[in-house]
Amino acid sequence: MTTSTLQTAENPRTDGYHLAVDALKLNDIQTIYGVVGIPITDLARLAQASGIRYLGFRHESDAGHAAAAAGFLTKKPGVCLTVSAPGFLNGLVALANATRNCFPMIQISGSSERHLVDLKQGDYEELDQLAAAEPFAKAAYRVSRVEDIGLGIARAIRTAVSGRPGGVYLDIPAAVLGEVVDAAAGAATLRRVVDPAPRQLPAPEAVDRAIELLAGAQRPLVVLGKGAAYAQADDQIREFVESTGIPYVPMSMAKGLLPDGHPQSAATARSLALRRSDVVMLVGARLNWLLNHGQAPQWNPDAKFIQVDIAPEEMDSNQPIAAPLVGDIGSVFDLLAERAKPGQIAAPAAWRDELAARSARNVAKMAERLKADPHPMQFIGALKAVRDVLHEHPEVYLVNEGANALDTARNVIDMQVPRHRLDSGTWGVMGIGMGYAIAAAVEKGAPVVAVEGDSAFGFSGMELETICRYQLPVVTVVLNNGGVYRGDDVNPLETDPSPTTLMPEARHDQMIEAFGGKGYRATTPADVAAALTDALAAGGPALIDCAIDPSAGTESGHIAHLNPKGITVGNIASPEQ
Ligand code: ADP
Ligand code: TZD
Repeated sequence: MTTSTLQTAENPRTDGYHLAVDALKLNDIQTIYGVVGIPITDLARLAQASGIRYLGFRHESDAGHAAAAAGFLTKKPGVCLTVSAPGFLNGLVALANATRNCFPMIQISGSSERHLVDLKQGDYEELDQLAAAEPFAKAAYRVSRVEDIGLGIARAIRTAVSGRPGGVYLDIPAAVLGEVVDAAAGAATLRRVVDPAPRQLPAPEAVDRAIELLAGAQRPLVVLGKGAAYAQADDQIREFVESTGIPYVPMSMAKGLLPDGHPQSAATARSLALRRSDVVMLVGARLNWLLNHGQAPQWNPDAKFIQVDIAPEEMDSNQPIAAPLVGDIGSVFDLLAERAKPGQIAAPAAWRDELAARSARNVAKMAERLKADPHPMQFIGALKAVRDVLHEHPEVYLVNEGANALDTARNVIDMQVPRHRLDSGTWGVMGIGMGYAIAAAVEKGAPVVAVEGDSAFGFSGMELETICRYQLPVVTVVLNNGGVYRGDDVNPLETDPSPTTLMPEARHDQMIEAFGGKGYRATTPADVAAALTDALAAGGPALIDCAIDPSAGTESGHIAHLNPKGITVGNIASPEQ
């Protein structure tokens, strides 16, 4: 590896900036998402000049979310670049979110002078960033010498993608970036990571234990999580599910791994499937709050769990795992196929029929709800229109956040292709919308539709300018009911708007027009369908503001039960009363 040089003198020299860019390129990092400033502006410039694509954001949180989504979509760490202290802290939410969601991401941040920071002498943007990042990242590293830049970047890459993926923090102080060294000596310090995420195989006896359990099951069920989507073992998973006939339930970001509408999907009989299943095989899905911790009454208290996961410490975290299968999903399914005798695992027909009957009933009920077309427009009406248009565009990446906007879209919009749905995920975080959408457009060169609650959209809305600046094919659909959850809450004192109220007359479509994008306003499902069809055909940045009934939606959506039940809830009175 030769490094780019600072001078053409007889004794070529290089510096930390060049070495950092060279190290990234050597490891095939093709894109950086960030916000510039002291001391990393030249790093972004050099990266761009070297052929790395640099996407400049308006807020580090959004750049970080983009990097995390890039990691999920590509199985390579997404890189986010931030300035010291405040910029670094802004990026930290995304780093933590990436770690909680098991997405590989690296936040590289410039930092202030170490000797001033450590003696708290009040440097510009002073902060002990390494200590601050530690609790939120899978790992945090600092490079203290220019000759360690290659090592630091190599270590960050392997840590981010190997084992359970996660967010890695890499601190490069300004002084290290600016340090000048002999070019040949600098180049010799760079390293390319070999096999950054090696396959991990379970022991044969672990595979046989799982096969035995499945073979004896009366009501087996597979739960596919976003780890299964991430693993890119689509063919092996499909082969296993179809050859065994076991019904499956996809978690939200695993939708499309097998096309929704697959005859074995029990998504439309989910409650029954969870409550009745006697052997549950979790595939890249944790038994966390999203799965009620595997507890009754949502689950059969006598169910036995098989868990396929790359992280051994995940086993037994909630329910006892009768058959742990620790390994990468592709390797685990290869071994399952190899070791199960033909026909040994077969879901009994009675169980499949029971779920199919419940599915048919639920689908019919949903069809009735979808048929209704009340005015003012409801979430379901707007989303049915989105669904119908997206049926014609399976290549579209769907980003989704909000409360009701999230819950309803997850149920109404079916997915046909793996890894095409990105949402609030494990943390239920708002603010991922525009960052995830930008990453999907950039990494995949495909159109993106971001379905956003109006509150959720506000967290990253300024990135509309980024979308317009780079002319990305992102269509944002704002489900505007004028509030957080709902738009009809009242303050009994009538002084200010209530805590959940947003401006009912807000016109988000006019925001994108300020940046040259195309704005649409929709008041009926037909408007939504026409606008989305038009926007996808145009292929550029667009936003559709959908006027939704302010009284539509429930507080906190499907997770209202997580609100603590104090005596005040639903019982708030003004002091005069
Ligand atoms: P969901 O929210 O969809 O239920 P989770 O984020 O809870 O999914 O679970 C994802 C799981 O997938 C994590 O426990 C993670 O360790 C695991 N995982 C990620 N990549 C792989 C892989 N390649 N092989 C096996 N397990 C994986
Ligand atoms: N802040 C962050 C970072 N994440 C959060 N999850 C919240 C605040 C709390 N919150 C939710 O859990 S959903 C939500 C907030 C503010 C927005 C719901 O309103 P919306 O969606 O307009 O986006 P609906 O469709 O009107 O319910």
